[in-house]
Amino acid sequence: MRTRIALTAGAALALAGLAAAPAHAEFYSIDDPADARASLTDIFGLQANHGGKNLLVKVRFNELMRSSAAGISVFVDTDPDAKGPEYVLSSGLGDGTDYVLTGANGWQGSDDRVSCDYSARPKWGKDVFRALISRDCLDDATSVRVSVKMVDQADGSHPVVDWVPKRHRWSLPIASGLGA
Ligand SMILES: [Ca+2]
Ligand SMILES: [Ca+2]
Repeated sequence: MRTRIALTAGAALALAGLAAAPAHAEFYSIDDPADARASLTDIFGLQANHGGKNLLVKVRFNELMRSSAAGISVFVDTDPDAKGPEYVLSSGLGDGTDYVLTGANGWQGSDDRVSCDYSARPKWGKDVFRALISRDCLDDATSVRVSVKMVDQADGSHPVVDWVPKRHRWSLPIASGLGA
């Protein structure tokens, strides 16, 4: 009987902890203006959903075509005490391009490939790029922040760049939906 009472008290504490925890949402969404019109892949929006198993990131463009020569970097912050991102998922936006998740070197990728489950693909018909990253790729962080950069070498003279939410700026913290 004594044990049973202790367990019940423990469960109640855990529930109270869960109820108090979400100071921020597990879902983040922001629109971005038409501020990179020189590129078809001007970013129009960013969504991130941090579930119990994966981080899903969707980036919406003005127009995404198979012939796109642009690329995208999804920066992920798993440790807010260490300046800058911890991980970067880099991908092309055109047909036949590849993607890779690496450790971050400042606001760039590195040769340090992360071995874990993740996938990414442009969906040309929907003008969306979608990346799904397992939480164990991200140190099982209970909260992450994201930042996205598009670079288009469209006309060869100078790259067109679009950041969401802003250059080297993070989304709000997105807690993992562990309790859901
Ligand atoms: Ca934009
Ligand atoms: Ca960091």
